[in-house]
Amino acid sequence: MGKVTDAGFVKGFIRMADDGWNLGFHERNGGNLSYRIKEEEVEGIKECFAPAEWKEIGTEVPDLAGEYFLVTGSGKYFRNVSLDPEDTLAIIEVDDAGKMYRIVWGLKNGGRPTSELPTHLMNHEIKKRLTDGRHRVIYHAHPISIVALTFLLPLEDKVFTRELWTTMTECPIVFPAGVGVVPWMVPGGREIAIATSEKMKEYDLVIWAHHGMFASGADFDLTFGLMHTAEKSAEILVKVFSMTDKKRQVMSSADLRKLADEFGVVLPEKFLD
Ligand code: 2HA
Ligand code: ZN
Repeated sequence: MGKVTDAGFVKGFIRMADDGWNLGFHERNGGNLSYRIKEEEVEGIKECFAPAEWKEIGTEVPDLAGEYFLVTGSGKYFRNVSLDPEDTLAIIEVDDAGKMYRIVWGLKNGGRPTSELPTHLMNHEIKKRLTDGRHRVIYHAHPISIVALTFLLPLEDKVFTRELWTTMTECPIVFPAGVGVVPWMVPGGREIAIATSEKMKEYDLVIWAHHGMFASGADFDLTFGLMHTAEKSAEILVKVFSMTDKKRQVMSSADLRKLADEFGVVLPEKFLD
């Protein structure tokens, strides 16, 4: 069954898992990744599918009825994805009502899709609708410096957005909508999925306090780049705060407006006062 792992989107998914592991975003089984597979990509590998029984998703995603996703497995290590994709990954199909899923490929030694499947699918549903189907990747990681900042800064969208934007000039251009913050919640269920997908209506990056971050994007490069850029800015910020609690100089709202004009991005007014 070499065919599924030969597909371009599977190779891209595996490379992204390796990149996340190499950057230290995925201790043990930390983090998870999902990709909404294109129709033509499904056609190319369908003959390899062996559907298992239908199971409850744990939430409802009617706008994803009939869609297929490549996802990491619950309890699986990002470290092992490239070593054994058929053990660590699964392709799942969502039923006609958007309430059930079944595994059609992968997890050859048993197991379930990611414990964060409700959040992944609810985010996919929002992004599919709000980006006209452009966004296909949802990525959850445990980047060190972003998590560290959730012990220091107030857990407010505006505070995190301004701090990350003004720490590295690339940031307002890479994530012009800003960053959402979800307060600490028990992971793995419908409640945190609802809170996260509400923030995903506005942002492509959502921080989970004392836990990690979710990123949404059109492809693997853009989504990984988003996670990486925000974490890099957070790392600089952690270094600055390690030296002082007073920044000597920082970009102003007027500077942010100039940047937005020059690069043709729209920054929400609520972050510019
Ligand atoms: O262990 O990251 O949020 C996987 C996770 C749960
Ligand atoms: Zn996590």
